[in-house]
Amino acid sequence: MQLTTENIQESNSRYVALHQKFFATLASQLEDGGISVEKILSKIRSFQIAVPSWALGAGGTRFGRFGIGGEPRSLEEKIEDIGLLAKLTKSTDAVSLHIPWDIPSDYEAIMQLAKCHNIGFDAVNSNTFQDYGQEKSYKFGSLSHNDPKVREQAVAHNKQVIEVGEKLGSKGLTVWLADGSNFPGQQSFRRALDNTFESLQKIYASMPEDWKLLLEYKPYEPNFYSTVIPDWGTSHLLCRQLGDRAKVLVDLGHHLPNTNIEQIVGILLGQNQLAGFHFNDSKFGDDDLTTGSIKPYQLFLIFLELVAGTEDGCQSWESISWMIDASHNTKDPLEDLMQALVAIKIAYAKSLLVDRVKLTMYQLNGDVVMAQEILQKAFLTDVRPLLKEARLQSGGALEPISIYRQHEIRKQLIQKRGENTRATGL
Ligand code: AOS
Ligand code: ZN
Ligand code: ZN
Ligand code: ZN
Repeated sequence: MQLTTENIQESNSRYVALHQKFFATLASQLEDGGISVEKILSKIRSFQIAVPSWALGAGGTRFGRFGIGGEPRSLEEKIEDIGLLAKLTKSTDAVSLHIPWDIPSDYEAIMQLAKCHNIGFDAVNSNTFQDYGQEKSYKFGSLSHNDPKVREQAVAHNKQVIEVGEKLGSKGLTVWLADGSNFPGQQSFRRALDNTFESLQKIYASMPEDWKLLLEYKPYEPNFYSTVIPDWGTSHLLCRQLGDRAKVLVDLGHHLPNTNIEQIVGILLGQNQLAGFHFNDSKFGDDDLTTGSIKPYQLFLIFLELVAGTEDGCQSWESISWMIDASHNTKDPLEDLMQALVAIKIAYAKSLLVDRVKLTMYQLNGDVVMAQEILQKAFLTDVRPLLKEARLQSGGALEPISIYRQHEIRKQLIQKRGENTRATGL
């Protein structure tokens, strides 16, 4: 089912004439405005976003699962799927594994396969939020648990995840805790946080020197009264006490409605405390909807903070991890991920168009209207020709979803893997 370079070229030849027309118009407009198109293209080309192993199957929602067929049956097939995304979009070069769902049976073979698909291994994720046959139950928490034996088990699991990651060349451990309480009185907030810190200290101490700890926060769910790490402040507090290599992970869905996420990002970046992202979009909560499908302006403003903060030297672009964390049951996951990768790069490209010198001048002069105009001008520019040109230059597809549909990839995956396969994980 592999799409060949020739397939991609053939598909591109249908769209290239029209693309060149749009691209030439936009490029000359931007150059007239003093923007170097080549510089922007090179930034778009090199920006790569990791794909989570659990986003390749339909499901992950709280209610029904409606399989789409041809879902990857193994880690190998997950890597093949991401390889296809990489080939078409040239926007992803890594997979983020979740342990124990994705423990490789043969490390050499997995690494070889990943290499063939130009895929590396992003941060590894530990799982202490469900029971999967381990001795002690996580029903009442893991790193925060009242029973030291459960905490020990959860710490040992995280150490094992680090070992798996080390063998694959990962450089980070992502910790998301479901720990919390459902009812007032169930848990002591302070004891739970103290226990969590103590457990995290042990995990942090066992991380290799060149690794970072990405600590995720979430205000509610699966616990609905309190979570042990509800917000960026608590995550930051723990990270500060753990050490320089522990930083805050921002999952866009993990905020209460109307939270100013771009401000959180700006503040964390300003303090060199931003570990990275879990991209998705949200209408109400941790909806895990496709990035950019609900609040594209917010995403643009987040990227503006990222571009500004890194240009101003608060933290390097390379020190930030970029990952998608989305999962739902009404789309073909591969098409969905293509949409997400494009949406993320659109927001990034638009943020690069912002005239930051003028913006600062207007800010300093208190010219509120013109400051807003500067942002609107960038946000309302249709940057899709820049993304297409970047893909074309990298050998990717001008129209990834069209070629995917034209070659009936899902149908081929169903033929190869079966109608009722289920990706391991959620
Ligand atoms: C859970 O809500 C968090 O977003 C996690 O980052 C992630 O979705 C989970 O670890 C995958 O099950
Ligand atoms: Zn997440
Ligand atoms: Zn989440
Ligand atoms: Zn989410």
